[in-house]
Amino acid sequence: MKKTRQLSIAVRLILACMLLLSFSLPLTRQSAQASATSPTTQTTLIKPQTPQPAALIQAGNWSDNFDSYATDSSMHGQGGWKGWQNNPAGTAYTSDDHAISTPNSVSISAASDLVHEYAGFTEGEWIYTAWQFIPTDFAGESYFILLNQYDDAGSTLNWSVQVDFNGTLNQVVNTGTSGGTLPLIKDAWVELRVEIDLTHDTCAFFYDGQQLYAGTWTAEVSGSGISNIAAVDLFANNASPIFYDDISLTPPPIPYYLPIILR
Ligand SMILES: [Ca+2]
Repeated sequence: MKKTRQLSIAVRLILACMLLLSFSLPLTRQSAQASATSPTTQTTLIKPQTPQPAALIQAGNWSDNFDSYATDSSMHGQGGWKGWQNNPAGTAYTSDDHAISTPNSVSISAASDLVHEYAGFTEGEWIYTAWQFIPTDFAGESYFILLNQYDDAGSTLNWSVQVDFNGTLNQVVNTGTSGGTLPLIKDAWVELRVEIDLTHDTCAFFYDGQQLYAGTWTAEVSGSGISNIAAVDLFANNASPIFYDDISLTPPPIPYYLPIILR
């Protein structure tokens, strides 16, 4: 009896050990897997994904500081830039005469009619920024233009923004239906900022922080435009050189007061 009871206890102990082992094995395997995973991968797995509006994913950010190009080089065929209607005669040249980010800006002068097309900017809010330097001896009228439709063939063109930097009047002049003028600032880098809301069809132009005008995106200049940022056109109109640098097309900055989870 005693041997049988001892045997029974031994069997129970073995069964209990096997049971414990069966529970501990998966844990041991998981631990081994966890220790085999690199810390970087683990961080990636647990990192919360920040939700982004569709427009941001579709269009993204764009900017150009002209610093990666050779100084005094033609921008036609570089960085997506080209002369109007893809004509090299409309090109402009990088320059280190003036720059807000060194070494280069782009000099818009004489026959310069420099275009950069964009794709996918069809909804939401966007900020178009360009820094501009107009020398003291500036002569002529040079234009900053944004189009909602553009093609090289010239078959579908529609202007949304056309601002005249007028050396004769010494004024910045909105040529669109909203009108508006501001004194021309020379011999200093000045921010041009265009606040575009494609969803609500609004557009406001700021010169050195001052609002030049507020109007619509689709009807301010040509009329019957569409919800689309198609191209920028830096048009010298045979004026003397002015300089652009640090041009960008980005979403509006995220309000600082929003909780981090919503940014
Ligand atoms: Ca630069």
